[in-house]
Amino acid sequence: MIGAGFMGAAHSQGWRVAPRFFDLDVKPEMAVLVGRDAERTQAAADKWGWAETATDWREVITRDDLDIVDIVTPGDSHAEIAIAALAAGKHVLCEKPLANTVDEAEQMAAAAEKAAANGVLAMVGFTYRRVPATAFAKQLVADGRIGEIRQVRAAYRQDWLMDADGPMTWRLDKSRAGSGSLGDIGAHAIDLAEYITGMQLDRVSGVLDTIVRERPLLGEGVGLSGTAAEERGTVTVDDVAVFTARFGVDGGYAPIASFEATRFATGRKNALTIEVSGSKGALVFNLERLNELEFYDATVPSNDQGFRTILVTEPDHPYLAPWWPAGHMLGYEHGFSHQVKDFMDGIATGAQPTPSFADGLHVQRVLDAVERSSAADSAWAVV
Ligand code: SOE
Repeated sequence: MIGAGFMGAAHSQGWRVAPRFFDLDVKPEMAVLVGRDAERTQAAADKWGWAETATDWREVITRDDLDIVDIVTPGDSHAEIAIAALAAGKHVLCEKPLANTVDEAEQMAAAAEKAAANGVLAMVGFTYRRVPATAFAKQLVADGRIGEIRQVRAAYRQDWLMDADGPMTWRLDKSRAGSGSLGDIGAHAIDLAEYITGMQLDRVSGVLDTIVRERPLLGEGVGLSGTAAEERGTVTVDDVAVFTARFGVDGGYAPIASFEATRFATGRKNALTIEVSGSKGALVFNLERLNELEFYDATVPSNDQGFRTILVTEPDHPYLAPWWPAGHMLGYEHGFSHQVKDFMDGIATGAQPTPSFADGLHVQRVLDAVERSSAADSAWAVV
């Protein structure tokens, strides 16, 4: 695994736990953790359970005793590492968004296609597809329970940037992160909307804005004490993204959707929400209540209608069978175990796990279209 930050911790726990709960035909072993700072990487490896550490990914990815490369670095290194790892014959799991630009994502998707011909697989880490309630929402849509989809409302709202004196981080630097709220969390909303509905967006009209344009640079001791640094850095990404979109369909009504991605939604900690309205019913999911799915059945007599909350913890719900008795709740981290399970199943059977790099490229094109639209006074941009 390359990278040892927030996602490094989350993925490590997935690698460790998945083979202990799911019956995997091929079991992963946690071999090498790669990070730039030797001491910090060693400490992380000891804590999370990696057998070895290294500081240069180039020396690691060609090793004969390794089969999988997991990329959890900032977006600016995804393309280089993924393409090199696939060329070395390693299966690749890469964090989202796939890359920082469409051009990079295209090269990655092409590398993945080439590798697939040799049985080498690549997958993108849109983990929220693997929350049981979102996977169940997809099943209900596929089973026709909400009928023809007419509208989708999706938003990913956090508030961790609301303190204007909060420090600069790589997530606020376009050269490292690619974009701001749009790519970091809006990408999840896009992927989830497309996953649940089974449709793809084909045009968007949006606006991006940066609310706090300069932030203290982290100096020695600064940030730990909460003291604002003298020196300030420029925020080069969007703080908030709002856009309208249309799904592409082959005939019939092309549903319209609204999206919002922000890290300034005061009071919202991790509210990835999606509401799908259809001719026979509706669904509502909120990641802050991730064991629940609201379902409205418009086919029952009107006196009985109303949103009801389904506790998605039954053994027959997606991914739930090996976990706890009904009602004993899963959390944020379980999505990462489910991701490892699906990836390892793909490796064991040779079937392409989803989302593929081609799916990741499509999301990258949507992100790019939103940026183009915003730069053109919110004119519609084709994906
Ligand atoms: C990782 O998947 C990620 O998108 C992070 O990069 C976001 O900051 C987060 O809060 C949601 O998950």
